[in-house]
Amino acid sequence: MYWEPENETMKRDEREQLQLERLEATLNRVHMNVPFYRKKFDSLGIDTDDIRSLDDIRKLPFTTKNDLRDNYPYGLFAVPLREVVRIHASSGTTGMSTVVGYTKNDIKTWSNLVARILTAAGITKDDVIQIAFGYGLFTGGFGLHYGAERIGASVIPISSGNTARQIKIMQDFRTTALICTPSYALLIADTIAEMGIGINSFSLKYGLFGAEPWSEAMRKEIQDKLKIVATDNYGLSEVMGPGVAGECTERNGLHINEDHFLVEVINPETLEAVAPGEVGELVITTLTKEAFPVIRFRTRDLTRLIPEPCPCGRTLRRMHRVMGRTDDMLIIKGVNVFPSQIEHVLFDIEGTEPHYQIIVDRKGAMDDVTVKVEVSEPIFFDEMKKQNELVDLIKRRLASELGIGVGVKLVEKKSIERSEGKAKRVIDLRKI
Ligand code: DLL
Repeated sequence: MYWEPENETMKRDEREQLQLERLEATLNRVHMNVPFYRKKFDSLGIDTDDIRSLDDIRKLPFTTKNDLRDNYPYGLFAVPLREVVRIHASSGTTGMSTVVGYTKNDIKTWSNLVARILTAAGITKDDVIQIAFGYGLFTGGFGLHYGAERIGASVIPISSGNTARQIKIMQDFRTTALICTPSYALLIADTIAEMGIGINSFSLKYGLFGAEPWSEAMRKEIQDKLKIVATDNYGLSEVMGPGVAGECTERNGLHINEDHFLVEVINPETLEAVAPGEVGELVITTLTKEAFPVIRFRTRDLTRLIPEPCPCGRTLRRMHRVMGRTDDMLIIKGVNVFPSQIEHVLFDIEGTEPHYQIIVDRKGAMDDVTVKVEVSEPIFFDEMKKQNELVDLIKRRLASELGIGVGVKLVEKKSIERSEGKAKRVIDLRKI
């Protein structure tokens, strides 16, 4: 099922023509209305009329999160504030948050694109959707809400938190689709099990999860525990929020809404395009946004494009699930390590709970990494010998996956803080 069949199955060459026309219009608009882009283009001697093919985009400079911060709050808006009907901001765990705006038209486009993603994930107007993303400055709650209403589904805007209440409402209101972060979905699933409620007393069929990285193993765990079809969806506030890309029920990569976003994958060091299908940093240019267009925004997210066509019939190219962020990458003893690799190993080991935290510290000149892993109660209270065996096993598996040795500490069930939003997997003590 498609939401906008003609746009989702458009021939590639026709879509590329559309992308080019929209790119040209966007460049003219930012050159005219946003002093930041005008100055940047002019100082580099770039005439927007010289951009005549999609590849010509490589002549343009990148935009970074720092550029957004430097122009806090409204410096990069391309329309006067009176045209803006909504403002969101990213949480900004470090430094200043970034502020984004939407015109009436932007909200319409956004709702439509989220509706596409919901439809691709199996949702119809007959569904009862529980949105357990935070409503507020975060784009997750409102973004998915508007898309779900656009489809005509029944929306429960419960927001995040109060897990016991989430579960009661899920049961009483006969929720068929749960929307939240994958880590929160897992917390809900575990809480249901602890409360001793059988999963068959729920009406859940689908789960749409995003806003943080997760692994295939975690998908399997959530699907088994909640008895649902779980899909991944991706977006970021700087570009729009949710609705940038999402999986269809094939669950094999996320279809990018390419008629609205032009994507590139670059080598984050050389800043050159990687070979087709190779892993690199995703760079996004918006093609239709009015209030807050971005040109070549460096997402810091690592992924690769999947060039093969998808059996679902959509011609929108897919991206592999986000493997991590360039700024989440730990360099340990000279080796690049992503939290997702560690997660992958832990999910495969019997007796470990899918909850972990990576503690990075510095001992002398060396980075020192300890992975805290929750283990089931019998193991935690088991004899020392058995615990040591498990620690050794985890260490061995991690060493073979990562290529370096890291410390492992078993901790009691529930001792790692649970998150109702984005999970915090890495604690970096080096910055303190
Ligand atoms: O997280 C938007 C969103 C809300 C997407 C709800 C999907 C669902 P930000 O708070 O600006 O926006 O965070 C954006 O989160 O650059 C990625 O690093 C990460 N991220 C988002 N979706 C995924 C995903 C929202 N499916 C940042 N897989 C992005 C992995 C994701 N990482």
